[in-house]
Amino acid sequence: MLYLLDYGAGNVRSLANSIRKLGYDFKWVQSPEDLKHATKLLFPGVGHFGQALSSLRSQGYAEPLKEYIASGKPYMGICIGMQALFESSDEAPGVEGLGVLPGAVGKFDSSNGQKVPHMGWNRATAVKAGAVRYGLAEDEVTGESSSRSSDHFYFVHSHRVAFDPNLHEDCALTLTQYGSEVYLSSVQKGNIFATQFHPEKSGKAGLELLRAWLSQGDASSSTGKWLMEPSQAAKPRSKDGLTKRIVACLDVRSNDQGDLVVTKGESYDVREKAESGSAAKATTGSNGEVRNLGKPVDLAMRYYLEGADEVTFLNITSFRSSALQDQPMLAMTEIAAATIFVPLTIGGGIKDTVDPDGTPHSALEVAEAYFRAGADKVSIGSEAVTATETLLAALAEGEFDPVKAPASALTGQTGIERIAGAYGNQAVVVSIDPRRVYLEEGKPAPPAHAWSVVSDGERSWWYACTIKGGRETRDVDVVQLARAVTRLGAGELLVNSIDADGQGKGFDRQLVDLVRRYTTVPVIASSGAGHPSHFTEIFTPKPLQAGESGQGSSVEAALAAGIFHRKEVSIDEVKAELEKAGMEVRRETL
Ligand code: 1PR
Repeated sequence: MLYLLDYGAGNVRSLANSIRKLGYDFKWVQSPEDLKHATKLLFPGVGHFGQALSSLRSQGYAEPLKEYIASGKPYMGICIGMQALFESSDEAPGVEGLGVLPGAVGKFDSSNGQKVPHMGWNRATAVKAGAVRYGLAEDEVTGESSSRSSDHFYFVHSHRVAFDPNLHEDCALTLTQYGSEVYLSSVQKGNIFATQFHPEKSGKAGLELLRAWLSQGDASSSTGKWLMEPSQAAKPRSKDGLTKRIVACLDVRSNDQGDLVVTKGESYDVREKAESGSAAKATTGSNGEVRNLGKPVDLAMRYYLEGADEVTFLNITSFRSSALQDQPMLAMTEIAAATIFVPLTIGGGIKDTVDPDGTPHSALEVAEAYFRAGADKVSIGSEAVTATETLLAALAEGEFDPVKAPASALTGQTGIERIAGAYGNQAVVVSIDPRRVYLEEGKPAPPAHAWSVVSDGERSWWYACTIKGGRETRDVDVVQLARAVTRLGAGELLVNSIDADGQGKGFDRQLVDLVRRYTTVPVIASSGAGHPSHFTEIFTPKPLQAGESGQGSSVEAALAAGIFHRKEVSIDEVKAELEKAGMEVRRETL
């Protein structure tokens, strides 16, 4: 019987969903005693090494787990379930790992500007032939970049086991390069198989890997033959295998008939244009019906099958009247997570709320409900602007950078802080809804916003943040917001543009570069995609100009909605174009 060890550290729903999807049954480990009955064991550890190991020990799992592994029965670990096998981790000095494999887990080096966590799709390259490889591809070891879908897997982690040819010769199965670091992305030794990446979030390649492990009878004792000298494999190549991510976005709301639909706005106006004097105008006010582009899960499934690297659902009206547990978005997330095996982000309404019966819910509780339903990240909009305003209010006279706010201004109580504290920074995306504020000719920008002024040679403007889906503009600029929320713990920024939304004229490069220049977390460019070349443009690094500091790189991901909904451009066409431009992408159509 297959058992899944969930010691309560976080969301393991996706893994359970993928096992069921593959037609296998399993039981949850309920007590250390259960480990004696397991004939196969999956340990999908998530979160913090120290907490995971302490929790395993305090609940009495550590020794039975070691005994299980020593018994020779198949063991598969994922993420912390792999790291736990080693001796220790820099993440928790003094906490012992299970010590089944040699070496320590260390933190990625971020001193050279490398972003940590390592988040996204990267190559996992098999280094041995003849080993039990669970379908992991080997051709990358010697060949040049190929687009084999099975090479890319989804990673999200800040710590890794750096590959040491002397220590890991007999357990290394695949290696991955992030920046210039080469590390163990999966190990196999006898009955032990473990991956640093998340097969349950890695699309078809991940499901196939799980299927191969699940369908394998007994554990193998083969360790395989090295395809090249281990010392050679340890050398970084000129380029790592991290891909540019393409995100499909679904703006969801209920239409006038009360059905949950995917809609799409132009500059955030999601209603059809109605003729003056028409019936639609009379019934719905100044505009026509809410645009209906399809059913949320059906459309999301289409994007998953077409190779989207991530799917984002934004609840654009927050369904304010229903109780948290009755939110249509929660039910929708559960269904989506049961069928879509790439990362899911849910946004809209992630804030402190009160049910109609008066029951309050903190933003953390709301987020938890979505994580339990199967979300991997939550996206926060309006509440991020409010949290920024609190930091700005604490600044000294004449100071405008929220990073300079005294530490006492951080209450620890904002949704961003609490969710990032509980689930990690990578689980918190802040969605920014900026609007251009044009400057009158010859007039300077308000001093507080001078750093966000850009110009096209004719006109100059700054970017003001909005709340409530663009309905209210606040005295906060996009740089202030980006810097404040990253200080509070946001791990990624979704940079929309009300001006470019739905226009199909390309992303707002100046906006994206501005945010990029002043922050270090991954950025998702959004709004305005109309052609595959727009993606190539936004992913092409902008060189630093004189006097500029910070990152000269491009964004990590780009998001689009309208062109995909209307089938004007497919996700694969976008990726083909990026590939032609020499960029690393994951090509997978199911
Ligand atoms: O404030 O935390 O409840 O979050 C509300 C969320 O809903 C925010 O993420 C906000 O961006 C979003 N939202 C609110 N109103 C609208 C609207 O359109 N009326 N949609 C809205 C934002 C922007 C993008 C869009 C891209 C790509 N949508 O997500 O999909 O612009 O479009 P394109 O490729 O067709 O140009 P809170």
